[in-house]
Amino acid sequence: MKLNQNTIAELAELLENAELQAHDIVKITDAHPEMDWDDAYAIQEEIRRRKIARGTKIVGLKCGLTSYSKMKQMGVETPCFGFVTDYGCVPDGGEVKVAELIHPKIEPEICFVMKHALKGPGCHIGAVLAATDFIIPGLEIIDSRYRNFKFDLKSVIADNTSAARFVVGGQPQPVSEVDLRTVGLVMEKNGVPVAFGAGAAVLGHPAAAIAMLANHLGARGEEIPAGALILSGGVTEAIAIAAGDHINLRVQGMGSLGVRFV
Ligand code: OOG
Ligand code: MG
Repeated sequence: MKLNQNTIAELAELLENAELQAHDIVKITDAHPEMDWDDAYAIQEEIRRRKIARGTKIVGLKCGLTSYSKMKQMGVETPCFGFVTDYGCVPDGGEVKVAELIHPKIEPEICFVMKHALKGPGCHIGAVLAATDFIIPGLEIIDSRYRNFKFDLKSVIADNTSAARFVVGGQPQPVSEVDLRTVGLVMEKNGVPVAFGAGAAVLGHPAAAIAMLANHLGARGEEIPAGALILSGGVTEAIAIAAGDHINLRVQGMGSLGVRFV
């Protein structure tokens, strides 16, 4: 760790205020180029602590930058991990208020709901599939707190990996019913197909993202708890949205879900 506890608390407050007040900030590594990975996750952890203290419930975990399209779009090369909240959960067919966000984008994801806890190190896709209760399609609405969505990996980890809102819905399936590598998906904006992908876009197999999360947590003495909802990461690049837009996601053999922006 390179930052002291006061700086970590200050940066967490800065980032969380930017989120809650929907205004952007310059990326924090500009003022703190020395910060390291542990600092970045410590800031994210402090944001989580602030939210829990205020009564927010953490309802799931997320993997980010797990597909090549996303890594290329954002100019970074390593996946990262964050959390999602109760107030971020939007029902299928529900509304997202654009005024509560800075410059939202949306991306299609495959979500896992775990039956058993999963603890790294040494987690692999077999262990993930054995521990999964079901998979379900999801849409994540990301909203980087950084100006023009421009960041480096440490800044985005501190910013809880741009987490803002998410939707899960459609037809859940047991993992035995779906080939997670070839499962196809189409995301439509206002009725027009705008992004297409297959599960293998996410680290070759979306369960690999969950294994990576378990190994990341394991290195810190933590685990994925039984019952956890986990977003495995955007399959395609994220699409910018504005008030008035409607997004629909169709996933092969897993139905569809949608969300409106007002
Ligand atoms: C970082 C969050 C990435 C994903 O699914 O790849 C993410 C960002 O692109 O702002 O949630
Ligand atoms: Mg995502």
